[in-house]
Amino acid sequence: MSFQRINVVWLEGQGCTGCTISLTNSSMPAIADILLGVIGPVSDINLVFHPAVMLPWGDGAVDVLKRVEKGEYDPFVLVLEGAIPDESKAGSGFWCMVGEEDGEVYTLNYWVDSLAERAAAAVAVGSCASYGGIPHGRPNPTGAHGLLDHLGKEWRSSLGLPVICIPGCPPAGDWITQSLGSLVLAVRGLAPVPELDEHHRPKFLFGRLAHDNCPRAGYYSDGNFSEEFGEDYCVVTLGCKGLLSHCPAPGSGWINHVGGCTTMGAPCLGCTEPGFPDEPFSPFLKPPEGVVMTKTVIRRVLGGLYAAYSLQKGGGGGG
Ligand code: FSX
Repeated sequence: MSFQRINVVWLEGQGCTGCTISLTNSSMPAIADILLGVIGPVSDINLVFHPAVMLPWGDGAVDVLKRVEKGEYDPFVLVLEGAIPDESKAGSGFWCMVGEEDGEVYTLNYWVDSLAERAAAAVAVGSCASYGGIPHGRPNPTGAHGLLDHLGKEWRSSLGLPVICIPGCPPAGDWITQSLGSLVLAVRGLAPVPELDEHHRPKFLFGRLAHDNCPRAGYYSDGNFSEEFGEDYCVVTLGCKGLLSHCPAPGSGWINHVGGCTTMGAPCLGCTEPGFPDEPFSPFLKPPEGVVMTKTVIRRVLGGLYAAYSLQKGGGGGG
């Protein structure tokens, strides 16, 4: 069975390229298998532009974008990694350039605005691209923002799809390939469009809190909290924001189902949420407001329950 070729145009703005590195670590499915066509219905994907891994460079790379702009690569999915700056704050210079021609600078903003007009879908990969992420953190001198704010919640692609966000700093590689893969299936009419939450995240990945899938959640319920790094217990006392963050990592693992922040004993920083990295996610290693009280309440309630249970057992003569 053959499918219409889908082109992917991957732009990078204000980011650290961690999202691309993460993509290369995908395994379920692996990006290599997708690009090599090993997975039938998700085959015939052509990565026509990616600043880190494409072969053309300089004028040749700019020429690819100009051909995309003219419609020579329709249909294409526009992927953005990294945030979008506010070029009006750059004075006589510019913040973010993607190519030049005859001394004229092409900004990231130029390509995003131009290519979004004909994109079959627009996907923000990483928290920077989704909501602004680290570059958007206070005081945000470049006016960094995400694709969702840039195009707007009401924006629709040529296929009628809204911006799709895959947050995480970075997102695990599998979240990227699974989201893009499900989108390809939807574009080909083989699966429904992934349902999104209010922040345009696919619900099948981001529908639950990190805490819900955390292997340490039992310690939370029992009132056992780590006081120092390296202990096995719930790390909410070390600043974990897993109760506030919709993140699949504790359940999905990180690479090949292994790892993930809280699984390995690191507090969740809340990087999949729109407000990251500002409050309430900062300071990263300080418990969120109310956690110490919650801890005390949990211990008191549990202590009370255990006491009542013991009394009942003792009073009832055992059994
Ligand atoms: Fe942002 Fe991508 Fe964080 Fe980095 O480039 S989501 S800084 S890990 O990787 O955009």
